[in-house]
Amino acid sequence: MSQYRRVLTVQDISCVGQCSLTVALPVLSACGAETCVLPSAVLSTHTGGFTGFTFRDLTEDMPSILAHWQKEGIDFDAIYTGYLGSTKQIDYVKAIMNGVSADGCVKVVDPAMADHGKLYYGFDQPFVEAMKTLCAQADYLVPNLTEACFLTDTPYTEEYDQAFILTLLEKLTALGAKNVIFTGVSYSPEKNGVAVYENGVYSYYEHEMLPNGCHGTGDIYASAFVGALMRGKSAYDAARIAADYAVACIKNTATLENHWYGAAFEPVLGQLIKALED
Ligand code: PXL
Repeated sequence: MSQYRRVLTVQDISCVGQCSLTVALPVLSACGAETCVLPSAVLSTHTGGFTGFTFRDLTEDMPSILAHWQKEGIDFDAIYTGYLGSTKQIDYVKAIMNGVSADGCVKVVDPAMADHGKLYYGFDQPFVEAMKTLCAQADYLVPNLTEACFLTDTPYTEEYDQAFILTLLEKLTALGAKNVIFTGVSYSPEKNGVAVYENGVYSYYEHEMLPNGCHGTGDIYASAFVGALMRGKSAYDAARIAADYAVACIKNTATLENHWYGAAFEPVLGQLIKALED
């Protein structure tokens, strides 16, 4: 393998629910990257559909973890952030991005905080404002439509055209994000896709629209995108490979009964590995 990169991913451990670290670790490992983790919180399950879950916020552990890594001279080729546990934590994550980046470190921010027009349970406007400041540090920002609307103070709508998406992309880069990989962009009822905005240049990868979605698909997407980037793929190719893999995961999940809480991504990891070899 030509590229062996060390990635740090910062997101929660939802013990059950196939999202966040229980997705990012296996997907990044399958892509061939050394994967280091910084758990932002530990929950018994994710917050999307379960009730009564536990939540242990790990914000206060972050400064001493950073200090230890710095003492050991540990640094990372990529830092990829997902679901974060508190507004204060976002400041610590920014310090981590500045403190343990190797030369040329690629910073990927998935502003995992909202979907289907709504913030996830527990998030509020101050969290959105803090997330905007983290987006400013991103080499690649990976929002869905809802997150893009929250981050740009745009009313959420499912009726839009390319001009609307371009305006959102411009506003997201105005926050400071260098490039944007905008998932779930659909210009016709039968098609879904990903808009890639790289150095101000728009491109679009279209794929089929599936009748069902799955919880955790955003995490699968962002993890596969980072993994493909680490394998030396271009942003567009990484966006395409991640989209095809997310589609395969959703299709695989649709074959199962009662698998409502996440996507069955593991049985189709082979497809991702193969796509990376092409
Ligand atoms: O997949 C996003 C996500 C991650 N982590 C937790 C969540 C969610 C979405 O609901 O609740 C804890």
